[in-house]
Amino acid sequence: MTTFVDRVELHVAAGNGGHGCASVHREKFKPLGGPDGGNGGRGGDVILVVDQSVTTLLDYHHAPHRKATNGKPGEGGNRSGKDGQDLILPVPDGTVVLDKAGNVLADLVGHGTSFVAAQGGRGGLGNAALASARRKAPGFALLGEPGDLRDVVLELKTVADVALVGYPSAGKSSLISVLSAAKPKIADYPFTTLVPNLGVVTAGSTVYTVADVPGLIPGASQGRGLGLEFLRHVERCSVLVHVLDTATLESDRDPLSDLDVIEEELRQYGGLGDRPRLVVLNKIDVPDGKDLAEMVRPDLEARGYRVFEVSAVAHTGLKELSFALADLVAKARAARPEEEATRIVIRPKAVDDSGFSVVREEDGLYRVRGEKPERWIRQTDFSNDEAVGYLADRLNRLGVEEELMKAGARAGDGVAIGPEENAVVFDWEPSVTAGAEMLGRRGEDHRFEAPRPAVQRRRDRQAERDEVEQAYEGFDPFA
Ligand SMILES: Nc1nc2c(ncn2[C@@H]2O[C@H](COP(=O)(O)OP(=O)(O)OP(=O)(O)O)[C@@H](O)[C@H]2O)c(=O)[nH]1
Ligand SMILES: [Mg+2]
Repeated sequence: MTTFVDRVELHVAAGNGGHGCASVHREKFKPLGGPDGGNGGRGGDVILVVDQSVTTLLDYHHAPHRKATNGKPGEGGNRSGKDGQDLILPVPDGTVVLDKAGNVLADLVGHGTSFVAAQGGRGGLGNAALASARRKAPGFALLGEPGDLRDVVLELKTVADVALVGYPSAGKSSLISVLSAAKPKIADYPFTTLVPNLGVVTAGSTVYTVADVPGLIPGASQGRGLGLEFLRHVERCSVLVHVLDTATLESDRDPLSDLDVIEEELRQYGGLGDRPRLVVLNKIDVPDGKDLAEMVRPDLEARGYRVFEVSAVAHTGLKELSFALADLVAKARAARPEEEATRIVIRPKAVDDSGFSVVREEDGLYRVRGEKPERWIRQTDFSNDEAVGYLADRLNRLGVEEELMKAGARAGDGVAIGPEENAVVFDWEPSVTAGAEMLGRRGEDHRFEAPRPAVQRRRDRQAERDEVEQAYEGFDPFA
């Protein structure tokens, strides 16, 4: 027996970016030939893709942890690391992706539609890429960024054109079995169907799908029976069919009150009010059934329903029914906006990465939040002073120091960059007052260059000061 799984929690991990490489070119007679460390490769994404040959989420129920491969680190000789491989996860048509709070992230309908569930980390730049006119020989490289880690919930909402609803044992599965080639389980006890069945029907030139759901009983929308859980499978259908039992042995039931009960449950569930409906009176092969059908038909028609008398067992009335359904399906398809290109790629919303914020917290800690500063922290190898210095330069250029000062931070105050769980905390040392002069400029190795004449040294120092000044333009620390 195949198990049907229509809701799973999936934990996806994109690949980490490969680290950049710090390397110096070596050749005979030319021992220090300049930086040649390559960039790290990008980490692979985890991508959900609709595949019509997949019908359940069973695979993910068995193996809910999925990871794409990491990018490879860069190497000397300007060799970039290989990108990690994207991990493609096939999902059934009609899979809805939610976050753990229940927000819909994507609704995947149509073969090939895809959703990037976790984005791979960027590779770190190697020291060759970090070199510039002023920083000729960086002795560091950037770290690759970790890939996204995400917990998502996948829910399957069957994509069928027609949905059959009705009491248990009304004959819904029997109808699917005679309208299509599907062979669902059929039996004379209630709740034979535990998961939706799907059948493909051909009527004339129209091909459409029909699904049933487990039988509904009064109170289904409040969780009685199996109904509520499965009603989401009829949410997408364009036509609803009430299957009414004309041969039930329960004395308190008849087709009209059954219809009222089911309609009330659908109303409580919500969202299905606009679907065209028709009524099937089933089991008219039973003598009393035919009489009862004749009796209730005028009432049903008075309520505006088209009524079809059928017998799933004796195969009567099926042709008219299947053509009437084909007609409604064709109309619904025509009314729907032109099917969007089948391949839709949905990416998580791009975040605005220009801004950052500085907040002084209760314990006196200054917290910096922002896409860029947080990314730069992840890229920094804190065991390398030069890399840390480069980070300080970047933060300074973005205006983080300025904002810290505005917020009242003084040398020695604690500064945290990033969220609580994984912030980098350090004692602030404003670069304006730091004794950078004495240390020589960052990213320079004097062995690489001829000693600079005094004039040049002075000019360089001035350029550096100008840069700092620019960063603080309009800022008066005593204001
Ligand atoms: N006489 C007669 N019996 C029928 C007809 N259609 C279905 N049945 C019988 O009714 C019983 C229930 O049929 P199912 O098709 O399993 O009913 P269902 O609506 O799918 O029921 P659940 O899955 O429990 O909700 C079975 O014993 C069928 O053989 C019919 O047209 N005539
Ligand atoms: Mg059934």
